[in-house]
Amino acid sequence: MRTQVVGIGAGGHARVVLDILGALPWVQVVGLVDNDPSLFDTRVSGVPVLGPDAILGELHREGVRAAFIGVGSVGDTSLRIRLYEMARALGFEIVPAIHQGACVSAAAELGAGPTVMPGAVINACAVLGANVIVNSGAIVEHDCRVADHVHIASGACLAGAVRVGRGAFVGARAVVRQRIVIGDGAVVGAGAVVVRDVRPGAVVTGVPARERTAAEAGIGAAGCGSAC
Ligand code: JB3
Repeated sequence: MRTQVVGIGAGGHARVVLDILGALPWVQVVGLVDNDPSLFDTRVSGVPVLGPDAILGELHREGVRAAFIGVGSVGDTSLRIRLYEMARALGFEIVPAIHQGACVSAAAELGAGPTVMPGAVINACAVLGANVIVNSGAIVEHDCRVADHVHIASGACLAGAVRVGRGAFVGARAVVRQRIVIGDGAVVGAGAVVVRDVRPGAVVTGVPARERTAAEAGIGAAGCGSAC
């Protein structure tokens, strides 16, 4: 018997998660919910968009008990946090989406609903919280501690024993030196090289990374806005 799963969000990130779940024989994705009415009754990677978040309660009553968070994040992880908490409050389990081409140490610990993309590496004794994304080709080295809702973007590298606080974002191809601490909700810009601790809520960019305002850093939402 396959587990029925609903996806929350129907954009670019959802398409990548659907790719992963499509290869798992125990998963049946029954549909997606998205608050953009223009997507209702369309299909994303062959999966129907059933309606807005408001129908999740009804789906749960009909017996769908598992979900994935199909919305990604660029800098701001707050929407993913809200959607995760909403789904949990409605009683959904968040399914793990771990690509078969990711390399996850048996000695790593992953929290609820991890999303681990193709080519990602999570090394020995790394500990990840709930709802974490380790995006394509990213590296989380040994003994890292990555808190709930963190997004490590494509190709980023956390060297050994780095700590990343709740809801923080580490941008594509950023590099974080060993034992650095990145505070809750901090944002590390794409390509940054982080050699000093980052305080909670700060935005850092550049080589070596320095603190900037979000406007200076040019960080904001940037969905891919295409059907692929
Ligand atoms: O960089 C990479 C590899 N991936 C990025 C990913 C991590 O984040 C990707 O390039 C995008 O920048 C972003 O993906 P995401 O979040 O799928 O963005 P986008 O393609 O813009 O789709 C977001 C979808 O979320 C849209 O269809 C929105 O309508 C939907 N959405 C927004 N708010 C929502 C809500 N859906 C639901 N169910 N509920 C909401 O509150």
